Amino acid sequence: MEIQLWKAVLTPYELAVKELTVKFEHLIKEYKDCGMYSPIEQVTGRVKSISSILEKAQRKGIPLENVEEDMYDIAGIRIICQFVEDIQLVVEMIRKRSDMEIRDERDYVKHVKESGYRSYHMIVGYEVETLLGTKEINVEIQIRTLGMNFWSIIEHSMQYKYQKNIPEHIKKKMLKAAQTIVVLDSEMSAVRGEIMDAQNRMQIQSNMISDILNNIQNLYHVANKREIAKIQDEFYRIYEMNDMERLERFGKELDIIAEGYRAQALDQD
Ligand code: 0O2
Repeated sequence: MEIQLWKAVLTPYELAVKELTVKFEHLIKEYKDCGMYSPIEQVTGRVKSISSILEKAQRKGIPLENVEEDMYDIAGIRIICQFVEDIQLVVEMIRKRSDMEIRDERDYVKHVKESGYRSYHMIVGYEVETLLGTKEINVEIQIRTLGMNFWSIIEHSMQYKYQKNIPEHIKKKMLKAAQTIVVLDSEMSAVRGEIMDAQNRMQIQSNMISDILNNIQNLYHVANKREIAKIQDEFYRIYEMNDMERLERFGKELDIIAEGYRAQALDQD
């Protein structure tokens, strides 16, 4: 392939990575807005560099004209979860989506690779709209825990340093580290319920406070200064008590006050 054509070939992959990153990030936001624990902790995406495409094509004997059909990870999305259990939830979520067609799945969490690598891989077909029309491309989605990600980043750097010929003693160390991550993941799973409760509580409280502050801010335009000062003092007093139920009651009372002002404003129009 001519060098200057690579840029044009990769453009739809860049679009797919951008779109999918936004979509998965939006799911995190939706969970948070509902005060729910999100099985997705973080999303990143990348388009494989040309040098990496050339290296993989050579390694796997893929002719350059077949790269788009036969190399499935030119566009890559990485979804990071807090707990191993979340991986399956994310897999189910992706299976149900209408904008991605599952082409292949590889469970390297159950079937750990020889190197110690663990991750769940899905190859999905995804449509992008370009100047030349609709194009369906392959995207590789890697789903893994924070621990698996840590291991894999370090091991990937080792592969780069030793040009895929990692010395035996380092391979052994990486295998041992991989086993430690398995133990760490399972110890974290044992406290998943408790951590989810705590995170849910934190999210609900944070949403509640942001609604209250929003309401107070809006009242500045309509209520008199003395009333706002009173409401503000009351908010700080309740906030310091660290009592969610009282905070919730206060939020509801504030909603009623804000609603009253809104109705008044409508009457005046
Ligand atoms: P990069 O630089 O991350 O893009 P296969 O069908 O198994 O022969 P393929 O297509 O490599 O070959 O599929 P596989 O095994 O599912 O791996 C795809 C990607 O998963 C790799 O892409 C890596 O990102 C990651 N991966 C797989 N095995 C390992 C491993 O042992 N260690 C680490 N750190 N990552 C791994 P690339 O193109 O190899 O690399």
